[in-house]
Amino acid sequence: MTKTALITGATSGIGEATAYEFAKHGIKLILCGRRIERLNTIQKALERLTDVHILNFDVSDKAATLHAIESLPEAFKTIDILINNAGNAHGLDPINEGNLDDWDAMMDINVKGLLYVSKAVIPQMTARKSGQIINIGSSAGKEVYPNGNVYCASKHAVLAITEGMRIDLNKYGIKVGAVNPGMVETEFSQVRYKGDAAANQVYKGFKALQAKDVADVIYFAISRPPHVNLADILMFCTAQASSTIVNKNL
Ligand code: NDP
Ligand code: 8X3
Repeated sequence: MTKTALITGATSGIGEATAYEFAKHGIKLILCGRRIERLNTIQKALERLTDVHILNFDVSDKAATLHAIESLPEAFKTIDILINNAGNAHGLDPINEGNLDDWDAMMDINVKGLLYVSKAVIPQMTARKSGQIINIGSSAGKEVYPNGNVYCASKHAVLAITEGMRIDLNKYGIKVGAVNPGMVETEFSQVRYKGDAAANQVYKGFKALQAKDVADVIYFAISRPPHVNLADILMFCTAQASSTIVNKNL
Protein backbone atom coordinates (compact mmCIF):
# COMPACT_ATOMS: atom_id res chain seq x y z
CA MET A 1 0.00 0.00 0.00
CA THR A 2 1.16 3.53 -0.74
CA LYS A 3 2.75 5.14 2.30
CA THR A 4 2.41 8.77 3.36
CA ALA A 5 5.36 10.76 4.74
CA LEU A 6 5.31 14.11 6.53
CA ILE A 7 8.57 16.01 6.09
CA THR A 8 9.30 19.18 8.03
CA GLY A 9 11.74 21.70 6.58
CA ALA A 10 10.90 20.57 3.06
CA THR A 11 11.53 23.96 1.42
CA SER A 12 15.29 23.55 1.05
CA GLY A 13 18.34 21.39 1.65
CA ILE A 14 17.95 17.93 3.16
CA GLY A 15 14.15 18.14 3.51
CA GLU A 16 13.62 19.19 -0.09
CA ALA A 17 15.99 16.50 -1.38
CA THR A 18 14.18 13.91 0.74
CA ALA A 19 10.87 15.01 -0.77
CA TYR A 20 12.28 14.44 -4.27
CA GLU A 21 13.72 11.04 -3.28
CA PHE A 22 10.47 9.88 -1.68
CA ALA A 23 8.40 11.16 -4.63
CA LYS A 24 10.55 9.10 -7.03
CA HIS A 25 9.47 6.04 -5.07
CA GLY A 26 5.79 6.99 -5.14
CA ILE A 27 5.48 7.92 -1.45
CA LYS A 28 2.62 10.38 -0.79
CA LEU A 29 3.96 13.60 0.68
CA ILE A 30 2.98 16.19 3.24
CA LEU A 31 5.56 18.94 2.87
CA CYS A 32 5.99 21.56 5.58
CA GLY A 33 7.80 24.87 5.86
CA ARG A 34 7.37 28.59 6.39
CA ARG A 35 8.16 29.72 2.83
CA ILE A 36 4.88 29.16 1.04
CA GLU A 37 6.12 30.09 -2.44
CA ARG A 38 8.77 27.36 -2.23
CA LEU A 39 6.21 24.84 -1.02
CA ASN A 40 4.04 25.72 -4.02
CA THR A 41 6.94 25.30 -6.45
CA ILE A 42 8.02 21.95 -4.99
CA GLN A 43 4.43 20.70 -4.94
CA LYS A 44 4.08 21.58 -8.61
CA ALA A 45 7.33 19.82 -9.47
CA LEU A 46 6.49 16.61 -7.59
CA GLU A 47 2.81 16.23 -8.36
CA ARG A 48 3.60 14.38 -11.59
CA LEU A 49 5.21 11.65 -9.43
CA THR A 50 2.96 11.43 -6.37
CA ASP A 51 0.18 13.11 -4.37
CA VAL A 52 1.46 16.14 -2.49
CA HIS A 53 -0.15 18.23 0.24
CA ILE A 54 1.58 21.29 1.66
CA LEU A 55 1.38 22.69 5.19
CA ASN A 56 2.62 26.20 5.83
CA PHE A 57 3.51 26.74 9.50
CA ASP A 58 6.32 27.59 11.88
CA VAL A 59 7.25 24.54 13.99
CA SER A 60 8.09 26.77 16.94
CA ASP A 61 4.46 27.95 17.07
CA LYS A 62 2.79 25.26 19.16
CA ALA A 63 -0.80 26.14 18.31
CA ALA A 64 -0.09 26.58 14.60
CA THR A 65 1.75 23.24 14.46
CA LEU A 66 -1.00 21.27 16.18
CA HIS A 67 -3.68 23.00 14.13
CA ALA A 68 -1.92 22.44 10.78
CA ILE A 69 -1.51 18.71 11.35
CA GLU A 70 -5.05 18.31 12.73
CA SER A 71 -6.45 20.02 9.66
CA LEU A 72 -4.99 17.55 7.16
CA PRO A 73 -7.55 16.37 4.60
CA GLU A 74 -8.81 12.79 4.87
CA ALA A 75 -6.56 11.54 2.04
CA PHE A 76 -3.44 12.67 3.94
CA LYS A 77 -4.53 12.02 7.54
CA THR A 78 -2.73 8.71 7.97
CA ILE A 79 0.97 9.42 8.38
CA ASP A 80 3.22 6.36 8.10
CA ILE A 81 6.58 8.14 8.12
CA LEU A 82 7.57 11.30 10.00
CA ILE A 83 10.81 13.03 9.06
CA ASN A 84 11.60 15.62 11.72
CA ASN A 85 14.09 17.68 9.74
CA ALA A 86 13.21 21.38 10.25
CA GLY A 87 16.00 23.18 12.03
CA ASN A 88 19.04 25.37 11.73
CA ALA A 89 22.00 26.81 13.55
CA HIS A 90 21.64 30.50 14.41
CA GLY A 91 24.97 32.20 15.03
CA LEU A 92 28.41 30.78 15.89
CA ASP A 93 29.57 32.68 18.95
CA PRO A 94 31.48 31.83 22.10
CA ILE A 95 29.04 31.19 24.94
CA ASN A 96 29.97 34.46 26.68
CA GLU A 97 28.99 36.44 23.59
CA GLY A 98 25.94 34.41 22.58
CA ASN A 99 22.79 36.12 21.37
CA LEU A 100 19.65 35.29 23.35
CA ASP A 101 17.42 35.42 20.28
CA ASP A 102 19.68 32.89 18.56
CA TRP A 103 19.53 30.61 21.59
CA ASP A 104 15.74 30.87 21.71
CA ALA A 105 15.47 30.13 17.98
CA MET A 106 17.61 26.99 18.19
CA MET A 107 15.85 25.59 21.23
CA ASP A 108 12.38 26.59 20.00
CA ILE A 109 12.82 25.18 16.49
CA ASN A 110 15.32 22.31 16.74
CA VAL A 111 14.05 20.89 20.03
CA LYS A 112 10.57 22.16 20.92
CA GLY A 113 9.40 22.31 17.29
CA LEU A 114 10.42 18.68 16.79
CA LEU A 115 8.46 17.78 19.93
CA TYR A 116 5.32 19.68 18.85
CA VAL A 117 5.25 17.97 15.44
CA SER A 118 5.86 14.59 17.07
CA LYS A 119 3.10 15.20 19.62
CA ALA A 120 0.68 15.87 16.76
CA VAL A 121 1.64 12.73 14.82
CA ILE A 122 2.54 10.02 17.35
CA PRO A 123 -0.99 9.28 18.73
CA GLN A 124 -2.19 7.99 15.38
CA MET A 125 0.91 5.78 15.11
CA THR A 126 0.40 4.30 18.59
CA ALA A 127 -3.30 3.73 17.78
CA ARG A 128 -2.38 1.82 14.60
CA LYS A 129 0.67 0.19 16.22
CA SER A 130 2.83 1.12 13.24
CA GLY A 131 4.90 3.95 11.89
CA GLN A 132 8.43 5.23 11.53
CA ILE A 133 10.05 8.41 12.81
CA ILE A 134 13.40 9.71 11.66
CA ASN A 135 14.85 12.70 13.47
CA ILE A 136 17.57 14.64 11.71
CA GLY A 137 20.25 15.13 14.33
CA SER A 138 23.81 16.09 13.51
CA SER A 139 27.41 15.19 14.18
CA ALA A 140 26.96 18.23 16.48
CA GLY A 141 24.70 15.98 18.56
CA LYS A 142 27.61 13.66 19.23
CA GLU A 143 30.39 16.14 19.94
CA VAL A 144 30.75 19.80 20.80
CA TYR A 145 32.93 22.17 18.78
CA PRO A 146 34.20 25.68 19.53
CA ASN A 147 31.38 28.25 19.41
CA GLY A 148 28.84 25.52 18.62
CA ASN A 149 27.63 25.46 22.26
CA VAL A 150 23.83 25.93 22.03
CA TYR A 151 23.42 24.44 18.55
CA CYS A 152 25.34 21.36 19.74
CA ALA A 153 23.14 21.24 22.85
CA SER A 154 20.01 21.35 20.69
CA LYS A 155 21.27 18.43 18.61
CA HIS A 156 22.36 16.45 21.69
CA ALA A 157 18.76 16.95 22.83
CA VAL A 158 17.48 15.62 19.49
CA LEU A 159 19.49 12.45 20.05
CA ALA A 160 18.22 12.05 23.62
CA ILE A 161 14.64 12.57 22.43
CA THR A 162 15.20 10.02 19.65
CA GLU A 163 16.38 7.44 22.16
CA GLY A 164 13.49 8.25 24.49
CA MET A 165 11.00 7.89 21.64
CA ARG A 166 12.50 4.56 20.59
CA ILE A 167 12.22 3.22 24.14
CA ASP A 168 8.70 4.49 24.83
CA LEU A 169 7.28 3.59 21.40
CA ASN A 170 8.91 0.16 21.30
CA LYS A 171 5.79 -1.56 22.63
CA TYR A 172 3.79 -0.14 19.72
CA GLY A 173 6.15 -1.50 17.06
CA ILE A 174 7.07 2.02 15.91
CA LYS A 175 10.53 2.42 14.41
CA VAL A 176 12.50 5.42 15.63
CA GLY A 177 15.96 6.48 14.51
CA ALA A 178 18.24 9.42 13.85
CA VAL A 179 20.27 10.39 10.81
CA ASN A 180 23.20 12.56 11.88
CA PRO A 181 25.13 14.25 9.11
CA GLY A 182 28.32 16.23 9.28
CA MET A 183 28.73 19.21 6.96
CA VAL A 184 26.09 19.33 4.21
CA GLU A 185 26.13 22.04 1.54
CA THR A 186 22.65 23.55 1.91
CA GLU A 187 21.27 26.91 3.03
CA PHE A 188 22.36 25.94 6.56
CA SER A 189 25.39 28.25 6.64
CA GLN A 190 23.46 31.15 5.05
CA VAL A 191 21.13 30.92 8.02
CA ARG A 192 23.89 30.39 10.60
CA TYR A 193 25.89 33.42 9.37
CA LYS A 194 22.73 35.48 8.67
CA GLY A 195 23.71 36.17 5.07
CA ASP A 196 27.29 37.17 5.93
CA ALA A 197 29.93 36.42 3.27
CA ALA A 198 31.58 33.98 5.74
CA ALA A 199 28.87 31.51 4.75
CA ASN A 200 30.36 31.21 1.27
CA GLN A 201 33.69 29.99 2.67
CA VAL A 202 32.31 27.10 4.72
CA TYR A 203 32.26 24.47 1.97
CA LYS A 204 35.29 25.80 0.03
CA GLY A 205 38.29 23.54 -0.64
CA PHE A 206 36.63 20.15 -0.14
CA LYS A 207 33.58 18.25 -1.28
CA ALA A 208 30.98 18.45 1.48
CA LEU A 209 27.99 16.12 1.68
CA GLN A 210 25.19 17.18 -0.63
CA ALA A 211 21.53 17.18 0.43
CA LYS A 212 20.86 14.28 -1.95
CA ASP A 213 23.51 12.16 -0.16
CA VAL A 214 21.57 12.50 3.08
CA ALA A 215 18.21 11.97 1.35
CA ASP A 216 19.55 8.69 -0.09
CA VAL A 217 20.37 7.47 3.42
CA ILE A 218 16.98 8.57 4.76
CA TYR A 219 15.26 6.67 1.96
CA PHE A 220 17.45 3.63 2.69
CA ALA A 221 16.35 3.78 6.34
CA ILE A 222 12.65 3.91 5.50
CA SER A 223 12.85 1.17 2.89
CA ARG A 224 14.22 -1.59 5.15
CA PRO A 225 12.05 -4.64 5.88
CA PRO A 226 9.55 -4.34 8.78
CA HIS A 227 11.87 -6.08 11.29
CA VAL A 228 14.85 -3.76 10.62
CA ASN A 229 15.26 -0.35 12.31
CA LEU A 230 18.32 1.82 11.72
CA ALA A 231 18.57 3.46 15.12
CA ASP A 232 21.42 5.92 14.70
CA ILE A 233 23.39 6.82 11.58
CA LEU A 234 26.40 9.15 11.62
CA MET A 235 27.56 10.24 8.16
CA PHE A 236 30.40 12.50 7.02
CA CYS A 237 31.85 13.46 3.67
CA THR A 238 35.16 11.70 3.06
CA ALA A 239 37.11 14.88 3.83
CA GLN A 240 35.56 15.27 7.29
CA ALA A 241 36.72 13.13 10.23
CA SER A 242 35.03 15.07 13.03
CA SER A 243 33.42 18.47 13.54
CA THR A 244 36.81 20.19 13.59
CA ILE A 245 38.92 17.97 11.32
CA VAL A 246 38.39 18.57 7.61
CA ASN A 247 41.05 17.54 5.10
CA LYS A 248 41.16 20.22 2.41
CA ASN A 249 43.91 18.39 0.47
CA LEU A 250 41.71 15.63 -0.91
P1 NDP B 1 18.38 24.43 5.26
O1 NDP B 1 18.58 25.77 5.86
O2 NDP B 1 18.64 24.25 3.80
O3 NDP B 1 16.92 23.88 5.59
C1 NDP B 1 16.29 24.12 6.81
C2 NDP B 1 14.82 23.79 6.66
O4 NDP B 1 14.20 23.94 7.94
C3 NDP B 1 14.12 24.72 5.69
O5 NDP B 1 13.24 23.97 4.89
C4 NDP B 1 13.34 25.66 6.60
O6 NDP B 1 12.13 26.03 5.97
C5 NDP B 1 13.04 24.75 7.80
N1 NDP B 1 12.83 25.54 9.00
C6 NDP B 1 13.73 26.31 9.65
N2 NDP B 1 13.14 26.95 10.67
C7 NDP B 1 11.82 26.58 10.67
C8 NDP B 1 10.70 26.89 11.46
N3 NDP B 1 10.77 27.76 12.49
N4 NDP B 1 9.51 26.33 11.17
C9 NDP B 1 9.39 25.48 10.12
N5 NDP B 1 10.42 25.13 9.33
C10 NDP B 1 11.61 25.67 9.60
O7 NDP B 1 19.34 23.45 6.10
P2 NDP B 1 19.56 21.87 6.06
O8 NDP B 1 18.76 21.22 5.00
O9 NDP B 1 21.00 21.65 6.08
O10 NDP B 1 19.00 21.49 7.50
C11 NDP B 1 18.03 20.49 7.74
C12 NDP B 1 18.33 19.80 9.05
O11 NDP B 1 19.60 19.16 8.97
C13 NDP B 1 18.40 20.74 10.26
O12 NDP B 1 17.78 20.11 11.36
C14 NDP B 1 19.92 20.88 10.50
O13 NDP B 1 20.21 21.17 11.82
C15 NDP B 1 20.36 19.48 10.10
N6 NDP B 1 21.78 19.36 9.77
C16 NDP B 1 22.34 20.13 8.80
C17 NDP B 1 23.69 20.00 8.51
C18 NDP B 1 24.39 20.85 7.49
O14 NDP B 1 25.64 20.93 7.55
N7 NDP B 1 23.69 21.45 6.54
C19 NDP B 1 24.50 18.99 9.20
C20 NDP B 1 23.81 18.24 10.18
C21 NDP B 1 22.48 18.40 10.44
P3 NDP B 1 11.46 27.49 6.02
O15 NDP B 1 12.57 28.49 6.15
O16 NDP B 1 10.71 27.58 4.73
O17 NDP B 1 10.57 27.43 7.19
C1 8X3 C 1 25.65 20.86 11.34
C2 8X3 C 1 27.01 20.30 11.52
O1 8X3 C 1 29.33 20.92 12.09
O2 8X3 C 1 28.30 22.09 10.24
O3 8X3 C 1 24.74 20.20 12.15
O4 8X3 C 1 27.65 22.56 12.51
S1 8X3 C 1 28.10 21.54 11.59
